[in-house]
Amino acid sequence: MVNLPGLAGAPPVGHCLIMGVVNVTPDSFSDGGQWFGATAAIEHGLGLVAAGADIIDVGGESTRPGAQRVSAEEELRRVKPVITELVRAGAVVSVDTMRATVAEWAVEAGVSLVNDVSGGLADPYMPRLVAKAGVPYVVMHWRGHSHDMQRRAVAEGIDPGKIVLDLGLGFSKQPDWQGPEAHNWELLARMPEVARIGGRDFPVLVGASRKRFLGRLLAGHDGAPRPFDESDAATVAVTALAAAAGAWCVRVHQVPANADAVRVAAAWREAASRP
Ligand code: PMM
Repeated sequence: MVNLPGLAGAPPVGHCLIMGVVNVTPDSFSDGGQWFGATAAIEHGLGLVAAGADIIDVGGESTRPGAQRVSAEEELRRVKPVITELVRAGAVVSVDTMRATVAEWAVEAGVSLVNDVSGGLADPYMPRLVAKAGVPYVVMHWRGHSHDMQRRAVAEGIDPGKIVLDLGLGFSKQPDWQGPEAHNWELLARMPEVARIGGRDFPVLVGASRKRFLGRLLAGHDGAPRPFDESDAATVAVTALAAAAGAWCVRVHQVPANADAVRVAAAWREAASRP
Protein backbone atom coordinates (compact mmCIF):
# COMPACT_ATOMS: atom_id res chain seq x y z
CA MET A 1 0.00 0.00 0.00
CA VAL A 2 1.24 3.48 -0.85
CA ASN A 3 2.03 6.01 1.88
CA LEU A 4 0.21 9.00 0.46
CA PRO A 5 2.18 12.24 0.91
CA GLY A 6 0.77 14.71 3.35
CA LEU A 7 -0.70 12.04 5.61
CA ALA A 8 0.93 10.94 8.85
CA GLY A 9 4.43 9.61 8.43
CA ALA A 10 5.25 11.71 5.39
CA PRO A 11 6.31 15.35 5.28
CA PRO A 12 3.58 17.79 4.30
CA VAL A 13 3.74 18.74 0.66
CA GLY A 14 3.18 22.15 -0.85
CA HIS A 15 1.88 20.34 -3.85
CA CYS A 16 -1.79 19.49 -3.87
CA LEU A 17 -2.55 15.98 -5.15
CA ILE A 18 -4.88 15.27 -8.07
CA MET A 19 -7.52 12.57 -7.73
CA GLY A 20 -9.00 11.59 -11.10
CA VAL A 21 -12.60 10.33 -11.12
CA VAL A 22 -13.73 7.06 -12.69
CA ASN A 23 -17.45 6.58 -12.11
CA VAL A 24 -18.40 3.07 -13.23
CA THR A 25 -22.07 4.01 -13.16
CA PRO A 26 -24.84 4.62 -15.68
CA ASP A 27 -26.20 7.62 -13.79
CA SER A 28 -23.54 9.77 -12.10
CA PHE A 29 -24.15 13.49 -12.19
CA SER A 30 -21.33 14.60 -14.42
CA ASP A 31 -20.13 11.59 -16.37
CA GLY A 32 -22.86 8.96 -15.89
CA GLY A 33 -22.70 6.20 -18.48
CA GLN A 34 -19.46 7.35 -20.07
CA TRP A 35 -17.27 4.76 -18.35
CA PHE A 36 -19.92 2.20 -17.41
CA GLY A 37 -18.28 -0.73 -19.19
CA ALA A 38 -15.19 -2.16 -17.49
CA THR A 39 -13.00 -1.77 -20.57
CA ALA A 40 -13.91 1.90 -21.05
CA ALA A 41 -13.47 2.58 -17.32
CA ILE A 42 -10.03 0.92 -17.21
CA GLU A 43 -8.89 2.81 -20.29
CA HIS A 44 -10.18 6.06 -18.82
CA GLY A 45 -8.37 5.42 -15.51
CA LEU A 46 -5.10 4.66 -17.26
CA GLY A 47 -5.56 7.83 -19.33
CA LEU A 48 -6.01 9.88 -16.15
CA VAL A 49 -2.79 8.40 -14.73
CA ALA A 50 -0.94 9.22 -17.95
CA ALA A 51 -2.31 12.77 -17.74
CA GLY A 52 -0.81 13.21 -14.28
CA ALA A 53 -3.41 12.05 -11.73
CA ASP A 54 -1.84 10.95 -8.43
CA ILE A 55 -4.82 8.86 -7.31
CA ILE A 56 -7.64 7.23 -9.30
CA ASP A 57 -10.99 7.20 -7.49
CA VAL A 58 -13.20 4.31 -8.63
CA GLY A 59 -16.88 4.31 -7.68
CA GLY A 60 -19.72 1.95 -8.56
CA GLU A 61 -22.65 3.81 -7.02
CA SER A 62 -23.98 7.19 -8.07
CA THR A 63 -24.50 9.77 -5.35
CA ARG A 64 -26.40 12.23 -7.50
CA PRO A 65 -29.47 13.73 -5.81
CA GLY A 66 -32.34 11.25 -5.96
CA ALA A 67 -30.21 8.33 -7.23
CA GLN A 68 -31.51 4.89 -6.26
CA ARG A 69 -29.06 2.76 -4.31
CA VAL A 70 -27.68 -0.29 -6.06
CA SER A 71 -27.05 -3.60 -4.28
CA ALA A 72 -23.61 -4.36 -2.85
CA GLU A 73 -23.34 -7.21 -5.37
CA GLU A 74 -23.97 -4.86 -8.29
CA GLU A 75 -21.57 -2.25 -6.89
CA LEU A 76 -18.85 -4.90 -6.57
CA ARG A 77 -19.56 -6.28 -10.03
CA ARG A 78 -18.98 -2.78 -11.44
CA VAL A 79 -15.79 -1.88 -9.60
CA LYS A 80 -13.99 -5.25 -9.33
CA PRO A 81 -12.46 -5.52 -12.81
CA VAL A 82 -11.61 -1.80 -12.88
CA ILE A 83 -9.86 -1.72 -9.50
CA THR A 84 -8.09 -5.03 -10.17
CA GLU A 85 -6.68 -3.82 -13.46
CA LEU A 86 -5.69 -0.32 -12.29
CA VAL A 87 -3.91 -1.75 -9.23
CA ARG A 88 -2.19 -4.30 -11.47
CA ALA A 89 -1.02 -1.43 -13.70
CA GLY A 90 0.60 0.22 -10.67
CA ALA A 91 -1.90 3.06 -10.18
CA VAL A 92 -2.65 4.46 -6.71
CA VAL A 93 -6.36 3.69 -6.42
CA SER A 94 -9.07 4.79 -4.02
CA VAL A 95 -12.50 3.23 -3.75
CA ASP A 96 -15.51 5.56 -3.57
CA THR A 97 -17.98 3.56 -1.52
CA MET A 98 -20.27 3.84 1.49
CA ARG A 99 -20.22 0.07 2.08
CA ALA A 100 -17.78 -1.78 4.35
CA THR A 101 -18.12 -4.98 2.29
CA VAL A 102 -17.04 -3.16 -0.88
CA ALA A 103 -14.23 -1.35 0.94
CA GLU A 104 -13.04 -4.65 2.43
CA TRP A 105 -12.80 -6.30 -0.97
CA ALA A 106 -11.09 -3.22 -2.43
CA VAL A 107 -8.49 -2.99 0.34
CA GLU A 108 -7.63 -6.66 -0.19
CA ALA A 109 -7.34 -5.94 -3.90
CA GLY A 110 -4.78 -3.23 -3.14
CA VAL A 111 -6.52 0.15 -3.01
CA SER A 112 -4.59 2.78 -1.05
CA LEU A 113 -7.48 4.83 0.30
CA VAL A 114 -11.18 4.50 1.18
CA ASN A 115 -13.34 7.44 0.08
CA ASP A 116 -16.65 7.40 1.95
CA VAL A 117 -19.03 10.23 1.02
CA SER A 118 -21.16 9.38 4.06
CA GLY A 119 -18.22 9.86 6.44
CA GLY A 120 -19.03 6.54 8.10
CA LEU A 121 -22.70 7.36 8.63
CA ALA A 122 -24.16 5.02 5.97
CA ASP A 123 -22.56 1.81 7.20
CA PRO A 124 -21.76 1.39 10.90
CA TYR A 125 -19.14 -1.27 10.05
CA MET A 126 -17.13 1.07 7.84
CA PRO A 127 -14.99 2.91 10.47
CA ARG A 128 -14.03 -0.39 12.15
CA LEU A 129 -13.13 -1.95 8.82
CA VAL A 130 -10.97 1.03 7.87
CA ALA A 131 -9.30 1.02 11.31
CA LYS A 132 -8.46 -2.67 10.90
CA ALA A 133 -7.16 -2.18 7.37
CA GLY A 134 -5.06 0.82 8.44
CA VAL A 135 -5.67 2.68 5.17
CA PRO A 136 -6.22 6.44 4.83
CA TYR A 137 -9.91 7.34 5.04
CA VAL A 138 -11.69 10.28 3.40
CA VAL A 139 -14.65 11.34 5.56
CA MET A 140 -16.90 13.66 3.66
CA HIS A 141 -19.23 16.17 5.26
CA TRP A 142 -22.56 14.50 4.51
CA ARG A 143 -25.08 16.51 6.44
CA GLY A 144 -23.62 18.73 9.07
CA HIS A 145 -21.74 16.41 11.36
CA SER A 146 -18.07 16.76 10.46
CA HIS A 147 -16.91 17.10 14.05
CA ASP A 148 -18.88 14.07 15.00
CA MET A 149 -17.76 12.03 12.02
CA GLN A 150 -14.13 12.63 12.86
CA ARG A 151 -14.69 11.86 16.56
CA ARG A 152 -16.60 8.67 15.76
CA ALA A 153 -13.97 7.50 13.28
CA VAL A 154 -11.24 7.99 15.91
CA ALA A 155 -13.39 6.30 18.57
CA GLU A 156 -13.62 3.25 16.29
CA GLY A 157 -9.83 3.05 16.25
CA ILE A 158 -8.85 4.97 13.12
CA ASP A 159 -5.47 6.69 13.43
CA PRO A 160 -6.27 10.46 13.20
CA GLY A 161 -3.17 10.74 11.01
CA LYS A 162 -4.97 8.68 8.38
CA ILE A 163 -8.11 10.84 8.20
CA VAL A 164 -8.76 13.22 5.31
CA LEU A 165 -11.66 15.67 5.61
CA ASP A 166 -13.83 16.49 2.63
CA LEU A 167 -16.00 19.60 2.50
CA GLY A 168 -18.85 17.68 0.84
CA LEU A 169 -19.43 20.33 -1.80
CA GLY A 170 -22.83 20.02 -3.45
CA PHE A 171 -24.12 17.40 -1.03
CA SER A 172 -27.36 18.88 0.34
CA LYS A 173 -25.79 22.25 0.93
CA GLN A 174 -28.65 24.72 1.20
CA PRO A 175 -28.78 28.21 -0.22
CA ASP A 176 -28.72 30.85 2.50
CA TRP A 177 -29.40 34.57 2.69
CA GLN A 178 -26.31 35.43 0.71
CA GLY A 179 -27.66 33.70 -2.36
CA PRO A 180 -27.81 30.31 -4.00
CA GLU A 181 -25.00 27.86 -3.25
CA ALA A 182 -23.53 30.11 -0.57
CA HIS A 183 -22.74 27.14 1.69
CA ASN A 184 -20.39 25.71 -0.91
CA TRP A 185 -18.51 28.99 -1.32
CA GLU A 186 -18.34 29.57 2.41
CA LEU A 187 -16.88 26.09 2.97
CA LEU A 188 -14.24 26.75 0.32
CA ALA A 189 -13.41 30.21 1.63
CA ARG A 190 -13.11 28.92 5.20
CA MET A 191 -11.34 25.64 4.42
CA PRO A 192 -8.51 26.10 6.96
CA GLU A 193 -11.07 26.67 9.73
CA VAL A 194 -13.12 23.65 8.67
CA ALA A 195 -9.97 21.53 8.63
CA ARG A 196 -8.97 22.46 12.18
CA ILE A 197 -10.66 20.13 14.61
CA GLY A 198 -9.57 19.59 18.19
CA GLY A 199 -6.40 21.61 17.66
CA ARG A 200 -5.33 19.42 14.74
CA ASP A 201 -5.15 20.46 11.06
CA PHE A 202 -6.51 17.65 8.91
CA PRO A 203 -5.67 17.30 5.23
CA VAL A 204 -8.59 18.47 3.06
CA LEU A 205 -9.96 16.97 -0.12
CA VAL A 206 -11.95 19.34 -2.37
CA GLY A 207 -14.53 17.85 -4.75
CA ALA A 208 -15.85 20.84 -6.70
CA SER A 209 -15.40 19.39 -10.18
CA ARG A 210 -18.41 19.99 -12.44
CA LYS A 211 -20.72 20.40 -9.46
CA ARG A 212 -24.01 22.18 -9.98
CA PHE A 213 -23.04 25.16 -7.81
CA LEU A 214 -20.46 26.07 -10.45
CA GLY A 215 -23.05 25.80 -13.23
CA ARG A 216 -25.38 28.05 -11.23
CA LEU A 217 -22.66 30.63 -10.66
CA LEU A 218 -22.05 30.70 -14.40
CA ALA A 219 -25.76 30.88 -15.34
CA GLY A 220 -26.60 32.80 -18.49
CA HIS A 221 -28.84 35.90 -18.70
CA ASP A 222 -31.89 33.63 -18.83
CA GLY A 223 -30.86 32.13 -15.48
CA ALA A 224 -30.22 28.69 -16.99
CA PRO A 225 -27.29 26.98 -15.24
CA ARG A 226 -24.24 26.28 -17.37
CA PRO A 227 -24.13 22.56 -18.31
CA PHE A 228 -21.71 20.56 -16.17
CA ASP A 229 -19.32 19.83 -19.04
CA GLU A 230 -18.94 23.56 -19.67
CA SER A 231 -17.82 24.29 -16.13
CA ASP A 232 -14.36 22.72 -16.39
CA ALA A 233 -12.67 26.13 -16.51
CA ALA A 234 -14.43 27.11 -13.29
CA THR A 235 -13.29 23.81 -11.76
CA VAL A 236 -9.70 24.71 -12.68
CA ALA A 237 -10.13 28.11 -11.01
CA VAL A 238 -11.37 26.42 -7.81
CA THR A 239 -8.41 24.01 -7.99
CA ALA A 240 -5.92 26.88 -8.19
CA LEU A 241 -7.50 28.72 -5.27
CA ALA A 242 -7.96 25.59 -3.16
CA ALA A 243 -4.37 24.43 -3.78
CA ALA A 244 -3.08 27.91 -2.95
CA ALA A 245 -5.09 27.78 0.28
CA GLY A 246 -3.41 24.49 1.20
CA ALA A 247 -5.83 21.77 0.04
CA TRP A 248 -4.31 18.28 0.24
CA CYS A 249 -6.05 16.96 -2.87
CA VAL A 250 -8.61 17.93 -5.50
CA ARG A 251 -11.01 15.37 -6.99
CA VAL A 252 -11.51 16.18 -10.68
CA HIS A 253 -12.87 14.73 -13.91
CA GLN A 254 -10.35 16.37 -16.25
CA VAL A 255 -6.72 16.12 -15.21
CA PRO A 256 -4.34 18.18 -17.40
CA ALA A 257 -5.61 21.72 -16.75
CA ASN A 258 -6.12 20.98 -13.05
CA ALA A 259 -2.57 19.60 -12.83
CA ASP A 260 -1.33 22.88 -14.35
CA ALA A 261 -3.38 24.86 -11.82
CA VAL A 262 -1.82 22.87 -8.97
CA ARG A 263 1.66 23.69 -10.28
CA VAL A 264 0.78 27.39 -10.49
CA ALA A 265 -0.48 27.31 -6.91
CA ALA A 266 2.64 25.48 -5.71
CA ALA A 267 4.87 28.17 -7.26
CA TRP A 268 2.66 30.87 -5.71
CA ARG A 269 2.85 29.27 -2.26
CA GLU A 270 6.57 28.75 -2.54
CA ALA A 271 7.12 32.41 -3.48
CA ALA A 272 4.84 33.55 -0.67
CA SER A 273 6.77 31.50 1.89
CA ARG A 274 10.11 33.15 0.99
CA PRO A 275 11.26 35.71 3.53
N1 PMM B 1 -18.49 13.88 -5.08
C1 PMM B 1 -19.08 12.88 -5.77
C2 PMM B 1 -18.70 11.54 -5.56
N2 PMM B 1 -17.74 11.23 -4.68
N3 PMM B 1 -16.16 11.88 -3.07
C3 PMM B 1 -15.58 12.85 -2.37
N4 PMM B 1 -14.64 12.53 -1.45
N5 PMM B 1 -15.90 14.17 -2.52
C4 PMM B 1 -16.86 14.57 -3.41
O1 PMM B 1 -17.13 15.79 -3.49
C5 PMM B 1 -17.52 13.57 -4.18
C6 PMM B 1 -17.13 12.22 -3.97
C7 PMM B 1 -20.16 13.22 -6.75
O2 PMM B 1 -19.63 13.77 -7.91
P1 PMM B 1 -19.46 12.95 -9.28
O3 PMM B 1 -20.76 12.25 -9.56
O4 PMM B 1 -19.14 13.98 -10.27
O5 PMM B 1 -18.35 11.94 -9.09
